[in-house]
Amino acid sequence: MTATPFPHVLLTGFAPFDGESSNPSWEAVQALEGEIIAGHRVVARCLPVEFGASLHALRHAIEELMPSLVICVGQAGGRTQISLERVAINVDDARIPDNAGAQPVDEVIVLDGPAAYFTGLPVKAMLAALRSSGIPAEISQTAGTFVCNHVFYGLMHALREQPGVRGGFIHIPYSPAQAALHPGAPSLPPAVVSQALRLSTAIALTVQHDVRIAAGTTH
Ligand code: PCA
Repeated sequence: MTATPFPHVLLTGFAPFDGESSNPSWEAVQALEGEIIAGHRVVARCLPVEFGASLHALRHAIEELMPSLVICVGQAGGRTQISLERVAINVDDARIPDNAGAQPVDEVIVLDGPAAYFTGLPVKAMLAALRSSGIPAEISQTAGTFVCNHVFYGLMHALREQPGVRGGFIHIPYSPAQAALHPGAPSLPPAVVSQALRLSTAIALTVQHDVRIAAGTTH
């Protein structure tokens, strides 16, 4: 008798960019490769920091793995805590070139796509779980306009006709090693980030209806 394989959870991180020698998003998801969380097996993939190729790789991984849940993770240097992204917008506006030298300005990601997609993740329940586990976290109202937002928007667009598959995006601060080279910048240790992703994955797999707690901002 062959064992029933576990359904997959796809967690993605990114390659280093902007002169960094590592990207803590990939280090954090890579550490979870093969773990079983709420009856699902984690598969970790590293996406290139390139506007075109990142989404191509993500779509390919989704087709291959047919995951029940996809959480993409990216580095947001300067952010102070785990940032659960609420919304992806349909625009690329790159402050710096991507790793292939592309620098789109005010370009739509999907022609005739909606202006924005909301996350498919129960971000308020995730926020509550992270905070009650002693991990600093926030709801973020924008994933920026660089490759991370591009991937987030493309993910939600790809999942729009797969209502059974949840997806969303989490930004994380610099690692302590990176922050040491950006004096004064906030950071979180890799083990804390991995634990935050483990908890977030568990909540996304088990909490159907998000909770209603205030976590907005006034500016
Ligand atoms: N962060 C960038 C792209 C890759 C990453 O880790 C961003 O926030 O857009």
